[in-house]
Amino acid sequence: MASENEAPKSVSETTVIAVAKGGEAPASPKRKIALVTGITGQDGSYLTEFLLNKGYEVHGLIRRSSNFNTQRINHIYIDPHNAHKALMKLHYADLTDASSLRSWLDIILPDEVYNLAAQSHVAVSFEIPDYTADVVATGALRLLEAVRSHVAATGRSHIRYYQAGSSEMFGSTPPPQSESTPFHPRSPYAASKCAAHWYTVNYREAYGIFACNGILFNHESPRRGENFVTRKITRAVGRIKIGLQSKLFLGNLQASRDWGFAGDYVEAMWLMMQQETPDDYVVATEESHTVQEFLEVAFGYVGLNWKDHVVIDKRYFRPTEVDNLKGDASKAKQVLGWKPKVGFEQLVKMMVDEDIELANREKVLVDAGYMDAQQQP
Ligand code: NDP
Ligand code: GDR
Repeated sequence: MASENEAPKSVSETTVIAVAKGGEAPASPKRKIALVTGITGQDGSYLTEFLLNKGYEVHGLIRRSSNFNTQRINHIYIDPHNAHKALMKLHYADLTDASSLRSWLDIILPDEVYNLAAQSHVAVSFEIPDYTADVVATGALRLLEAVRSHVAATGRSHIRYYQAGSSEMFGSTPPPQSESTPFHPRSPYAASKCAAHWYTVNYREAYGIFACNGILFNHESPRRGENFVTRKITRAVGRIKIGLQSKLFLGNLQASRDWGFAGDYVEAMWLMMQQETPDDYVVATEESHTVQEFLEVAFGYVGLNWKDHVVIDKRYFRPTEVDNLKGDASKAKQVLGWKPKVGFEQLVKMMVDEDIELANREKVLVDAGYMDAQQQP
């Protein structure tokens, strides 16, 4: 996706034109169609790969940015001019723009809608609370309302909706946390996710929409955003090992998280949408580790001692912290038949391995004078 000419092409430019001119046939009626918001994020990229492998046509809503924001999905992008091969299609929209959501539903006619888009950084939500609520809470409401009005206008009542809920909703409620654990959110992000959760329940009860909440605990991968703690650590491990960096500034090392692999978690999202009845599910590994334990495994894996490199910086502490998250995923195991495949140590090592490779590539650029060691691409 190198030029504006290759930027998202709408269905009206591909499918509809193809039909009108008697060109490529539209998707087979048997091929399921998914609409994914947040397709450019970590989960969006894994979910899209998963759905394409299942034979879906996947439509992703992306927001306009001043630079291309599709790095995580470039490897599965096929130019829409190859209409019969291009099963992932991208369209501009935004969760803050209700009209764009409704129009794309009417054009794409999806069978399944996955709402993954969010301002997803907890600490940042304290700095931009209003915007976070607009995207995370009201954004979900806008999409649910678009689904409701789309169903009312078209009669397409088989459409299914997935809401990306979060273990952050449990906040200060002690573990283990299951579907029946009360929410006590500790950030504007978490409070907004609670609102989105209850909007989803309400649209299911009020209008009979097949709407599910996935209450997912932290899940990571080599595609994790670089300002979340796991990736921040593994990026630093790679760069320190290669000699591009010496210090890593972090906040609270005592928080515990139930960390799984994102690739495993998108399967649980899909499984929820294949059930006979819509419901809410906790998705977790049922194992919890502190940030310090993550540091020990990540640095230890490459023969380094984290204590030689980590500096505590107060700026990374949050006004209210979530101390201890550990999920009880028995319902997902029993009803969905889901279980995680990647364990904690394997996840950490997978991320470190990829970030060592990345640091090696950066080193080549630094040595050739094309990049400053401080600069991270
Ligand atoms: P990311 O931050 O990696 O991705 C967020 C996505 O949302 C990006 O595609 C982003 O676009 C998009 N987005 C942000 N704002 C808007 C907007 N206003 N309109 C449209 N799109 C927008 O998150 P993850 O992939 O990690 O998480 C996916 C979802 O799951 C999120 O809702 C998150 O809150 C939730 N979640 C995540 C967990 C995790 O551990 N990863 C755990 C529990 C829940 P762009 O690329 O342009 O920034
Ligand atoms: P979290 O993830 O807040 O759980 O939200 P994050 O990786 O940001 O923080 C995890 C814990 O690490 C502590 N921490 C730091 N965090 C960051 N980001 N940067 C630091 O330097 C640092 N030092 C210590 C934090 O205080 C926290 O306790 C993620 C997001 O993906 C949400 O969208 C999602 O809903 C939840 O997981 C489940």
